[in-house]
Amino acid sequence: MAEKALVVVPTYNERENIERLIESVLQQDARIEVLVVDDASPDGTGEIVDRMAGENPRVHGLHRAGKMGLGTAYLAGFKWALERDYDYVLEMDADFSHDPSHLPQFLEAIRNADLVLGSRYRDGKVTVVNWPMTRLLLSYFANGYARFVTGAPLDDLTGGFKCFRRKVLESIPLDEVRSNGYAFQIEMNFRAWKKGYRIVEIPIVFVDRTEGESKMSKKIVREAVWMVWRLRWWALRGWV
Ligand SMILES: Nc1nc2c(ncn2[C@@H]2O[C@H](COP(=O)(O)OP(=O)(O)OP(=O)(O)O)[C@@H](O)[C@H]2O)c(=O)[nH]1
Ligand SMILES: [Mg+2]
Repeated sequence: MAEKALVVVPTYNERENIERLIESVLQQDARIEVLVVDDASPDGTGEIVDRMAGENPRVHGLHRAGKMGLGTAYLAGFKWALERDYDYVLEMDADFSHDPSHLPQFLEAIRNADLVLGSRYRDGKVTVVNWPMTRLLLSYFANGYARFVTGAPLDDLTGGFKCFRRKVLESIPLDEVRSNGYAFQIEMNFRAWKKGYRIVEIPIVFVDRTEGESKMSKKIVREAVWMVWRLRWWALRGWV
């Protein structure tokens, strides 16, 4: 059987981006299919996806009743993937912050890894384009803080461009994953690291969105601030 990879893309109001994104993703590699997890976007993103899914068997849509957050959208996508025969499951944003042309590098790196992280801060280099300085500093220091508290030796713990080998998602109890915003990325990485999986970071260039609106909020940041302590506690108790 030929290998298959599923790129899971959560969306909320990404009408300006989603069609171009899907087309670009599918062009990168014949093994790739796309699953868009849309939270009933008022701007009609879900309908665009449905139309494309009707025209192309490599495109899939999963619809949820309302905006329920990034983490649970990914979990729904992961479960959907595990019910089918995908070998690799990737995470990616819809807003072109994650350049589809990096996808072949993920598929290459996963051959010798269980989890590949697209890193904006690898080896002390910053590869972020067009973020205001405040946001860059927040993200950079949040990563240092998360690394310090959790002990996970990874340069970019909060990034959302990554590739899981199927067995990693099968072995993490997805119903026990608690975080929903940036902390979701930290928690998944932490759980994979604690299980001893091989994690590889590849450098990616992250570009701020030019179309659509940001869903970044203070609540998402607050969740991450305390969640890392919780992860550390869980590990101390031997729960993860
Ligand atoms: N299904 C779903 N998708 C979401 C939700 N919140 C954000 N997204 C999507 O998740 C991806 C990342 O969200 P962004 O808003 O780009 O978050 P960000 O990259 O931190 O911030 P900006 O790029 O500044 O907007 C995008 O594809 C969003 O459309 C949600 O509650 N549900
Ligand atoms: Mg974004």
